[in-house]
Amino acid sequence: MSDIQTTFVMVKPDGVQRGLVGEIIQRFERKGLRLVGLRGVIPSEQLAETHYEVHKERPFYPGLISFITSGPVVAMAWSGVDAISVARSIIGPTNGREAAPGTIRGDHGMDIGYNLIHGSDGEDTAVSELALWFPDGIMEWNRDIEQWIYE
Ligand code: IDP
Ligand code: MG
Repeated sequence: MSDIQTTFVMVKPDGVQRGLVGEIIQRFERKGLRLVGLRGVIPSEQLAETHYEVHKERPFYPGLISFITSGPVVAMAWSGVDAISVARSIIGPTNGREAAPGTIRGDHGMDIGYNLIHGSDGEDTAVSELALWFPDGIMEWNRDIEQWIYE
C-alpha cells in the first residue's frame, strides 16, 4: 500500500463552541482514517499567525487571527492512503453555504470565515502544519483492523 499520508486537521473555535468536536472526530474515524495526533489548545497569536502566514496580505487576515485565537481549538493528525485529499473532501469547500450536504461544512456551516474546521491543502503544508502544531511528534502505532480497511 503506497501513498500513506498524514494530514493536519483542526476543529476551529466555532466548532468547539458549538459542541461539534465529537461529531467531527467521528466522521474521520468512521471513514477509516487512523488517529495519530490529538491536542486541545487555545492558540497564541504567534501560532495562529504562523499557521495562516500565507494569507497575511488578505483583507480577512486580521479577523481570521482574532477568530482562531478566540478560544480552544482541537488539533488532530489523521493518517491513511491519500489522507490529505480524503480529509479535504470530508471537510468540503471553504464556504459552508456552497458546500454540499454530506460534508462537514455543508452539513453544519453557513459562513466562509466561520467554517468549523481546517485541513491541510497539500503535502508540503501537511508537513509544516504537523510540525507546527505537534512539535513533540505524533503517535506511532499499528491498528489491528487495518487489514479490513484496505484490500
Ligand atoms: P480553506 O480553509 O478551505 O483551505 P482558505 O482559502 O485556505 O480556505 O482560507 C483559510 C481560512 O480563512 C478559511 O478556512 C476561512 O476560515 C478564512 N477565509 C477564507 N476566505 C475568507 C473570506 O473571504 N472571508 C473571511 N474569512 C475567510
Ligand atoms: Mg487553505
